[in-house]
Amino acid sequence: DSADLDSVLNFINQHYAAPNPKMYGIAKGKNVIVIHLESFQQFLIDDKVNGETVTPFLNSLYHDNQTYSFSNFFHQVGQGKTSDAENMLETGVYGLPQGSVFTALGSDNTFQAAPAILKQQAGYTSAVFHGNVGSFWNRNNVYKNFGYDNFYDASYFDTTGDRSEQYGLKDKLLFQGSIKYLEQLQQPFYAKFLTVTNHFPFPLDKEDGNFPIPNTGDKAVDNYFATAHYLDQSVHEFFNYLKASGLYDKSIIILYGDHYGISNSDNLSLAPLLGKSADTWNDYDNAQLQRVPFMIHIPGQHNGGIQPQYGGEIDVLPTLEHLLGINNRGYVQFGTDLFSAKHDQVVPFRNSNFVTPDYTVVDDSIYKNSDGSLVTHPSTALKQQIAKDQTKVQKELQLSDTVNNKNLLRFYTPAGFTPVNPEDYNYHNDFA
Ligand code: GP9
Ligand code: MN
Repeated sequence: DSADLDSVLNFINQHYAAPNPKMYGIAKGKNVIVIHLESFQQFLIDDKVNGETVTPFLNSLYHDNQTYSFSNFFHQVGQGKTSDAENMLETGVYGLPQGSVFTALGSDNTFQAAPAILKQQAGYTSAVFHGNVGSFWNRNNVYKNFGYDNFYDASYFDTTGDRSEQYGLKDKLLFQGSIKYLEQLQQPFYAKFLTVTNHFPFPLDKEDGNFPIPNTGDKAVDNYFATAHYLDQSVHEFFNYLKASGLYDKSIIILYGDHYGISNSDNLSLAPLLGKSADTWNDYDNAQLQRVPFMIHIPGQHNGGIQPQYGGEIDVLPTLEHLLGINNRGYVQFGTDLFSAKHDQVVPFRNSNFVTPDYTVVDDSIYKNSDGSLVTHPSTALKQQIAKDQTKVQKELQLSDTVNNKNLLRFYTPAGFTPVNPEDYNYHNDFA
């Protein structure tokens, strides 16, 4: 009701972070290509196994001065996993405390999502490429509510036989098979590629690579490096195509890891490979390992580099809008532009734990990031600071839950935005 909506709008207003004038509009009018790196964690970047570099191409992008590469960027998903990541990145609203917004509410709720915002504010067309069936995570319904012009799901590709793994078409084949559709899109476009091969339990056919995997005794951990290596090669091949076709110079490419691939219990097997001991591995280590890549590659723009500011998936949409010169004032988006002087560096996890540049808070424990130690006797000032951050985290998540559960956006349309009509989209008719 209107009191709920008022609380949300008050929070959004107070939390607003104005753009950084140096960054505002630097990618204006460029195609936006988003590459979703399935289950890809930050520790893979620059990692070696048996003397072999796991992800040489992504490492090269990470260190390229045309890339803004975030070194303290965290996933914030809950049980909705991939779908939670998609929801945060494209709507600026969190997933739910339980379940998935996509499946629970995605067919009926009102959304103000990236494809619609970019179309209305800057004339973008939009498409998703994904080698799994369109109904997985209820995407076929959700994407219509997001205003996606096109959804190229498994039905657009040959997914037979060894061309697929459990979650669909292998990544190299997804990129290859997407090109003929990508080339038909009117520019500027906003195109998202959802990869799947690097998904638990990380199976890979012999013909798809022979990376020298470790031997931890934990199959998921061992195989993770082989499928991550395959994903790296897939992205490399796609970049080669972008360069050869000339699309590269007209585009920015955003890459992100959606969530962990290695679970907290499997982290004990991973620990030795990270130079840590399983015996002392704790909640602090688990939380710190929730870093995922977030890279914004802008060809021809050489002022990038490693960005140490803390942030998470909720911050992506405001950041992207500002890079494209789109004002997001008035939109219900809970994150803040990572480049803004007013960017909020308290990063909430979906369970209300959080990380700041200095502290990691797990339930009632405060850890110091400088050495990972548990703060057993926090000063009054520190206690107050943490309590203040915790209150904000809880309030933010609660307000986001209200937006979702009460479908509040149906009562609120930001100035200059036209509500999306899902009936305007029918992906299969487009194809026929
Ligand atoms: C399936 C893929 C995997 O289509 O996106 O989703 P996840 O299991 O990672 O949530
Ligand atoms: Mn996923």
